[in-house]
Amino acid sequence: MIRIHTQPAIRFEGQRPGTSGLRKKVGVFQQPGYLESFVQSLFDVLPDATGKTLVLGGDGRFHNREAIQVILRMAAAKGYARVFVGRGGILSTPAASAVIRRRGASGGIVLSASHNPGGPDGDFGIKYNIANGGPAPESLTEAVHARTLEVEAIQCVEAPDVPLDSDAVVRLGATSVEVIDPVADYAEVLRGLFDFDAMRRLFASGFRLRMDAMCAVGGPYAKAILEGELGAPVGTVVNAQPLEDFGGMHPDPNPVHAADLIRHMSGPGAPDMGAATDGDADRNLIVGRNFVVTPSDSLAVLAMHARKVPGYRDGIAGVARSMPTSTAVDRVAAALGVACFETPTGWKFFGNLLDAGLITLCGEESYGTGSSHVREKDGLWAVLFWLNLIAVTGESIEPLVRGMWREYGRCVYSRHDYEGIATADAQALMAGLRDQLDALPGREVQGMRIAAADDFAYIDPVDGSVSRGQGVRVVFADGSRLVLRLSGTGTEGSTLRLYLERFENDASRYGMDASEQLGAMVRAAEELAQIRRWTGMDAPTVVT
Ligand code: G16
Repeated sequence: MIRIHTQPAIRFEGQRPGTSGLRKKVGVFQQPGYLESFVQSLFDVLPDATGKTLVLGGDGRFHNREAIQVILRMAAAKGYARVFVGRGGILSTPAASAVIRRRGASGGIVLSASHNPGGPDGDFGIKYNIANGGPAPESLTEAVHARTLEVEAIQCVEAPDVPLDSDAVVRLGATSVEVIDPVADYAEVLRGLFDFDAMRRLFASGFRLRMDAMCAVGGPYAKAILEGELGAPVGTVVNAQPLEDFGGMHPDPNPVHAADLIRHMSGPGAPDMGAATDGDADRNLIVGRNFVVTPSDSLAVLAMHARKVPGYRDGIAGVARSMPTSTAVDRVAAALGVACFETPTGWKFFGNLLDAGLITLCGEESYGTGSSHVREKDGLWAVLFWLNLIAVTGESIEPLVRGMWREYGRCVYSRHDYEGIATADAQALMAGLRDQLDALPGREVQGMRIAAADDFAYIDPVDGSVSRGQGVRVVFADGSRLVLRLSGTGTEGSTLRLYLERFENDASRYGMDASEQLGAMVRAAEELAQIRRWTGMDAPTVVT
């Protein structure tokens, strides 16, 4: 007979619902009762779990295994009928979404701090996904946050740890815990979308890919599918073994943190294609020889060619992008005659549009791309989409992107991050900007006329919910844009993100470096936001 043990909870301000669950330093999560109090708050606001199924897994970072055992004992006390947990406690974010959907779960808990560094001094995180496989909507994260302020008692069953390293079924009280293959459900979804035979022929013809899994959870998935099923040579996937500290890497697939990949993709002996995925394998970076694809351009190219891939053969219903993502995909959508939605930053805002069948593809500037196949962004999906396009068009990465620019013009794009700013200063900078908004339209800055300026607000077309204060956007007369917002995913101080976009349709200028083309935009941002004054920094900490 298993007993339910009750212990006092600690009340804490879990985290104001930001972009993605609760993220804190590992040390914070290791405080007695901390993780438990958050999970209890979640379970307190979720409905009765009788007869229901929960999915559980994480990106394998430091503290993953301990957290899994705690959550299993609490899920049993909550009364779930079944819990599916990935072998070794592993599930990438897109794989968790696939498992939730395919197995009819009422939701899932994913342990990850995404692209943030791991290890004992790194970050840890937890997020809840709902029955459609996507991130919890704001109404639920608000409710959990409110509950963290008043949660009283933690309930868990008294039971030994569940062995996680082989597929098995274990009973915890009335709950059946099933350890499952973390790759199988997800691989099955991808098989239904892409032309695996065409990609096999591509690899058989000698096509070379360098897939950098950044010592994170994407490794096992990429190895099984690229090397195992598609016949890519062994060694195609590098940094393939997930490590608790990601081997000291910062598993954020952008040209700065994936500098090793960028280095391998330059020079005469470079492979045909490079790609990387992040800590929980939902982000992606696509690289050609001496050519980096911006996430905004990637989304536009995939939308433009979607019909060439089996899963999207009948065309796409529509597209969506987060507000700071460049407007490249908007022009493709207009040409295809499909709707294009602009949402706040955060994958959760795509969920309703996907569920309602209003869109098929969506993406964000933060290296996230995805589709209706799951309800999360999906790194390996993006890699396979590009491979499938290359296999059926015979064109490589750079010509595919340049072909899109030729048709629709180029959105020259860059993001400048200012990390670790004192939160009060970051907020003062944003408040200063917001105060000027009404006076901006019509004003000239650095020789450019401002056409419109606002603090982005979104009304969800499906459920009517309103999200305000989602970032300041300044649009110039030629369609160029400046966007400023504070990150919702950092764990140290505040991070200011400045997004710069200039529309260029003079093909003779496509070869120019983005930084040359954006000089006036950077100066305009400084003039409007006084970034130096508020950050005390002369230059951004990260430029992508
Ligand atoms: C999370 C969300 C993304 C979002 C990103 C923004 O990414 O899932 O949809 O674009 O945060 O981050 P920030 O607020 O720092 O700009 P992830 O990959 O960290 O889960």
